[in-house]
Amino acid sequence: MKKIGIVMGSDSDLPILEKAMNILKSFEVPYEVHVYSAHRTPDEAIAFARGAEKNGFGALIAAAGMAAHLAGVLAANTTLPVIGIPCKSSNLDGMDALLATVQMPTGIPVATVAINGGANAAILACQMLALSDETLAKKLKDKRESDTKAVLEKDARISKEYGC
Ligand code: RP5
Repeated sequence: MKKIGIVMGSDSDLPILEKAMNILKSFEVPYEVHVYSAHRTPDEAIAFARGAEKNGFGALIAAAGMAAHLAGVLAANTTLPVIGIPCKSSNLDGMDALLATVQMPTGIPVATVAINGGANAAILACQMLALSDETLAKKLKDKRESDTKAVLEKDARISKEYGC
């Protein structure tokens, strides 16, 4: 199976990526995780993206806050799909990173998830790999079913407890 590459701009972004890693572990999807910054270590970030396809990655997840160029820089250096997570790490509550991550120019897309959306980034990466992996596709369908069941159980409990 292809690996998912997880890159964060700083170790201060780690709690957001832990959510992504937990999802990947639960689906038994292999991943590598790195701290590479578009600004502080641009050479390493670019080299990682340029080598990602031949190194067995199927999609990349990039998380950064503030002037968040990491996902865009990775996307500019690979044709693998890149998923961007804007991180809430400044006085602007993540709006700065959201706009920097989502507003990519035509030709270099970044699939941007919610601010701090680590779990959704991992689920989306799994959905990409599942296009050519039936076992993973089945695991995703099973998770969707169990998530739905959990919500319906909450509905039953709350309507029973608070309904008149
Ligand atoms: C970004 O700047 C990082 O992704 C992080 O979200 C933010 C702050 O980084 P630190 O100053 O905490 O290292 O590049």
